Amino acid sequence: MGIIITAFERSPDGGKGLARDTRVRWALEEVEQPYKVRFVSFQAMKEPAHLAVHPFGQIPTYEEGELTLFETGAIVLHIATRFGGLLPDVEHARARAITWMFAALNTIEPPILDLTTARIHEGDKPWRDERLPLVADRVRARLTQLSPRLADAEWLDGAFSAGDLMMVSVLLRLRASGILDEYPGLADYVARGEARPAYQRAFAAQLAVNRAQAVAG
Ligand SMILES: N[C@@H](CCC(=O)N[C@@H](CS)C(=O)NCC(=O)O)C(=O)O
Repeated sequence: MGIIITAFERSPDGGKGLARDTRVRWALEEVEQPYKVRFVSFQAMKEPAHLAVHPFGQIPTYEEGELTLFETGAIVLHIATRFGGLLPDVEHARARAITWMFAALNTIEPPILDLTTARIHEGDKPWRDERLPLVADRVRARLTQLSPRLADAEWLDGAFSAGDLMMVSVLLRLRASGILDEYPGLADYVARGEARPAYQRAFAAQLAVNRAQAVAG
């Protein structure tokens, strides 16, 4: 039964790997499952065919036989549960790894998304210069709390898990702001994630598509 995911026909980041299909590709690479990609334009994402698989008209989605999923948290958890290798077998360790997935998505990612909104989408607003430092400090507050966890540890809780995959995916979105580099331990952690062969394959796959689109104009 083949796996099909969706991704941007042309990612707004031009292939930096920030679009969320990269997380799903990475998870599939970690568990060594082949997959196909259906590319969608911004217009197609809002049309009924795509809305039938993603109620909010976004990417990524995941299809496997009769099963259709959206939301990267749910997709990566499904992949980790179905194929093994991304979650510990021991019950409590498994629950803790899943907790880190939620922490990445519910506690760390929201202020990072706010920062992106403030830096990029609200760049022309008169209150931007007042708001930006406040939002940046909310990100710093979370990173300050997270960093001790990785002071002497390679990964969040023992071996690399879906929790790390999600946390690294969330944190690497911060790089352009310069804030990640204020936390060398976290920057190293993200670099360790990116150095994994599975991440490298996922990144290369999305880059190849975006490069081809750029050449096609
Ligand atoms: N919470 C969702 C967020 C999905 C999301 O924001 N996807 C972005 C791409 S990374 C998207 O489709 N943006 C286009 C849009 O919202 O119109 C998830 O984790 O899957």
